[in-house]
Amino acid sequence: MIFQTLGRGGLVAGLIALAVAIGLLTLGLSSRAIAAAAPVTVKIDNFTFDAATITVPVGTTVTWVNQDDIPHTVVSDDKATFRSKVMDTDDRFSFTFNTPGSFGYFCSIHPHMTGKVVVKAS
Ligand SMILES: [Cu+2]
Repeated sequence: MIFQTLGRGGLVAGLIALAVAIGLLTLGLSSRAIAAAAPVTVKIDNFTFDAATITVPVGTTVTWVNQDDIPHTVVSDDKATFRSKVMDTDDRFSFTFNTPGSFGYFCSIHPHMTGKVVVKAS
């Protein structure tokens, strides 16, 4: 038997190594879950969505922040998936993307302002 050749010290060392391995595995899985859910912010400034195109994993909450001194909105191209109210300076709007796909959006007050959220399956 391997435990007999290693002796008591070897058995204890083996158990500690096993516990460390399980701990690292658990840590790895949980940090991956946190990374997948990391929120993303899109600034609105100078009539521009910054960044105009973002790519995020499924389940990500995107928050738009109006840093302009002009009101703006965030409305999905289909006008149904998401639709903010009029956002004054420093107002925020959040939407969680739970479906993979490409989601174009625009500002309904200034329709030349456009952006896109690409949601990747995890
Ligand atoms: Cu606008």
